[in-house]
Amino acid sequence: MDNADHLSLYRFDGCPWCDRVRAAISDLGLDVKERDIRSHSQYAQDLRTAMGKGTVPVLRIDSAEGSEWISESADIVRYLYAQYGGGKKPAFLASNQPQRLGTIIAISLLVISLFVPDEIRLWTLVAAAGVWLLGNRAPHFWKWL
Ligand SMILES: N[C@@H](CCC(=O)N[C@@H](CS)C(=O)NCC(=O)O)C(=O)O
Repeated sequence: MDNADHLSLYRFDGCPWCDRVRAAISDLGLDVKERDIRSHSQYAQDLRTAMGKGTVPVLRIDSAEGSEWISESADIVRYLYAQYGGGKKPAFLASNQPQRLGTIIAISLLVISLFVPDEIRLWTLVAAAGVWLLGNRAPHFWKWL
């Protein structure tokens, strides 16, 4: 484990965006402290005080000058790979690829829906919405790719 004991990840179980950051942490072999905001009200309070809201994941970076807080899973992953990756690229789940893929497939399906017969247009639109939701709200779905 790389020494990263000045880093804390504010998160909770079942949060897909938190797991995306954890996938990056695990891929990089970092020893980051985890702050489960649902099991410890103090962590939730610290988060709200620092960020003004309770959205996770948030990475706290402590230094002699104070604490810096980074929100947005993609920004946290980018930061971790830039600092500790040594040129390594994020794994699929830790990257932005699930969202990009979901959005690209959804847009393609929307375009296709313009050219399909009326009776299957609705299904094409439902599929577009479903794929977009899976990419943007449930990145875990893409783990098997
Ligand atoms: N775009 C954000 C999404 C973060 C997000 O939606 N987090 C959810 C949990 S998975 C959350 O904290 N919701 C509660 C809230 O916003 O107060 C990211 O990628 O980090």
